[in-house]
Amino acid sequence: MIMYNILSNFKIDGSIIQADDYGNGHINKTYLVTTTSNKKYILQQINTTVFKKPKDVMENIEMVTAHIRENQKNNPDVSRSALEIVNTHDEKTYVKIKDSYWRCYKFIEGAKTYEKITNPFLFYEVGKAVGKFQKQLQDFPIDKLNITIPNFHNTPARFNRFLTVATEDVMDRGLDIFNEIKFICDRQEEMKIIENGMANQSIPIRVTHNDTKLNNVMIDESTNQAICIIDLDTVMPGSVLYDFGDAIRIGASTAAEDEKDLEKVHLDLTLFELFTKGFLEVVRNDLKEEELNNLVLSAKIITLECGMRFLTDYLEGDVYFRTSYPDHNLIRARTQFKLVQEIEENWEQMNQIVNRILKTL
Ligand code: ADP
Ligand code: GN1
Ligand code: MG
Repeated sequence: MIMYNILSNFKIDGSIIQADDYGNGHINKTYLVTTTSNKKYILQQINTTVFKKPKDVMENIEMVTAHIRENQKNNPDVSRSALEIVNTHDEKTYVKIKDSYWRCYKFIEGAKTYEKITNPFLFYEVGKAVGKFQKQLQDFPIDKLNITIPNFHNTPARFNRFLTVATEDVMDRGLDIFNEIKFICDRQEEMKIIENGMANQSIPIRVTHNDTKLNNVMIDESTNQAICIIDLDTVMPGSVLYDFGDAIRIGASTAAEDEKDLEKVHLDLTLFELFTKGFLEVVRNDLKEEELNNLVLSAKIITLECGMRFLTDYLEGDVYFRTSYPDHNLIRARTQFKLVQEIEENWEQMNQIVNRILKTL
């Protein structure tokens, strides 16, 4: 299969002059395509090990982006307020070629994603963007959403799966991770809090992004303002706490997700404060008490969950997340557990920060 055959299905301007691997996503295969009309496109192969029903994924993205654009119709920058799907010649949102599924987006010009925060102000902007995403979808008919990955952020379910995989230990990698297994098991009660809150309706079920990591937020290159959140594959009903917690997990860390030297991995309280301020400035009045009370906890639970997911994948033989070397998932899991420890050590201060911000709003 060559790039020409795939791209010839889509309504793109000009003919392709260059196609390069692009971005650092762990799931899909992404290419940046440039054409003779000086247009750029993002071409993606949807990972069908992860997303079993690409049609459902694309239906959600079509509905959600249309809703955001309608919500933003008075924004002069409306064209960059959401991903824009490039349809196929027969007006489909994706194409199936042999067993692979492809989609194409317009490239969002004049903006970029960050792997790590370089200027603290950016994270305040990211906080606002995560808040705005929530607000823009508040009146979205939630029942229309397809569940693209069942139980995606059901942390207790993730824990049970982890236990099963650790017990089976098909790759025979379990011996060296006793400390990590104990770390997880010691926290099994707390990890139920968001799920229990949703079950007893003290935590509302909302339309959530579910993957608010830093490199899914597009930031304008000249103004440094966050323009939109991309990677909409996991938009599903969930808790806003997932989106808050997951954004903190990477954005407020002093190190990369796969930093090998754990001495470098800390939770930066200034970054935590900036994000929280931006986020709450937008959604403070929309959130319920139970949500506001659990913001710090959400960062801990989602970081623990992510560590568990990396470790599960390590034990299963790296079948889910893209890896670059044999222990990559183990290294990623360890940075997550270090961050969880940091959140525990800074628990009081983090809660004071949230309360201080709430008093000013
Ligand atoms: P994955 O699901 O693998 O994480 P993403 O959809 O997040 O894939 O895309 C990977 C990267 O490609 C993003 O982090 C971003 O830098 C870039 N990207 C994706 N879509 C666009 C777009 N429409 N315009 C510009 N850059 C994009
Ligand atoms: C994956 O696709 P990407 O790289 O934005 C994963 C997230 C994890 C993240 C960890 C569909 O996100 O859930 O939190 O890696 N996405 C999916 O970095 O599983
Ligand atoms: Mg991504």
